[in-house]
Amino acid sequence: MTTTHAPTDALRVGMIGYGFMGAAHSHAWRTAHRFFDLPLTPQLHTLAGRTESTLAAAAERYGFASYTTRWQDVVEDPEIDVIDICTPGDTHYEIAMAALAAGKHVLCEKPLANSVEQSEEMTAAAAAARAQGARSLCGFSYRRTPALAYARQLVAEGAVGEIRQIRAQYLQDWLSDADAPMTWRLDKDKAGSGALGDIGAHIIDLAQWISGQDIASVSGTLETVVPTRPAAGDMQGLGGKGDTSGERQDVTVDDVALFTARFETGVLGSFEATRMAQGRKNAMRVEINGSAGSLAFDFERMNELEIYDATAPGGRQGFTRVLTTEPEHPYAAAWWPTGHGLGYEHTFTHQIADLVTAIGEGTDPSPSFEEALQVQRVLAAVEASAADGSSWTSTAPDAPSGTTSGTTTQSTTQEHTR
Ligand code: SOE
Repeated sequence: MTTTHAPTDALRVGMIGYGFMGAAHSHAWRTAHRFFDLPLTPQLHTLAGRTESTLAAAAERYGFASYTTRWQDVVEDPEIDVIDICTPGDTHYEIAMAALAAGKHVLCEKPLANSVEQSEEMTAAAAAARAQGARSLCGFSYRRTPALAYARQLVAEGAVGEIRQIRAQYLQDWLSDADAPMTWRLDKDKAGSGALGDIGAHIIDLAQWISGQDIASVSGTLETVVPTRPAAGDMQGLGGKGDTSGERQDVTVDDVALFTARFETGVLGSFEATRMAQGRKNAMRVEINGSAGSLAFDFERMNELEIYDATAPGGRQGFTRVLTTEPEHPYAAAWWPTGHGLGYEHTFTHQIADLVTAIGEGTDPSPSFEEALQVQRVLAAVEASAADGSSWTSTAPDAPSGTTSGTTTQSTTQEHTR
């Protein structure tokens, strides 16, 4: 009997929160080193949560060695190397600040926090901790979808030429039923905002990351379509039917967010985030139109990227459906033979593989807290715009709250050639 090679040094994980994101992150911590060559081997050390009975069951199911009902125990434990924050946005600030002060590496779910002010403090703390070797990452996991990472490569290589327009949608329908129960995602105090921050944050991050351009100003509208919902038991729900016999509680966030954006180069973008799009289950779509072609993606067909090459011979032009499962595509070589496809959970495994590699190599992973702060600035600008009659609102940190013209001098200087 031959023993296998000795595992690399352990990276001991303390996770806070064990709902949908806790399940996805735990899966990623368990699998990343089995499919990617990593400098450290993750170990699921301690899971923290509030309700002992369900927490104990989750710790067992996810494979954690121990659990505690005090998240502070995890942050204070000298044995734990990295803190993974999988809780609602109202707790990110307190936990991340404590973890960074304790010198831990930090993975914080998106959005970074529920306000720009908290995000700014977290970003400063992460920068200070970086100087001591602590790495931090914000969990915009969709960047690690092979097709989207490949789209970013193509844009950087000039495959679409000069970007002309960007459009992004995130369409879900799990709240279409007016009797779907309350959940923390519908409570502004917990979630910060509704579809805007929960799913709109993803398409803001992706549009900026794929294009390489930040959003400079926005004009937005927010709508709460269903103003009250049946009280929920655990508030964790992602849909279903609530108990309609009891009281109904006020929804304090948006169900629909629509906004126009002006990128720093003057490029215009259009964005839609909704949880009312009956039939659309997780249709996160990004399309980039450029002078030389277009890229189009829909997460409901997550192994495909549609590429339109406007430079192809006239009769040969048309969207090409590329299966992003070839070894040339980001992350794909670690998995199955071409065409066998990956799923939602693989984006989290790729995220953990990149984080563990960065920690082991002493480099800074992306998206950094600085990048997540930029997303937070866009979210805040959309909310300010919506509160001010959809006026154009700058995302700049020092912009007076309120309007800008929405046009930029860059747009007049940018050469618009057909
Ligand atoms: C619910 O809208 C949700 O779970 C988001 O919170 C996640 O970030 C997204 O990945 C899937 O949908």
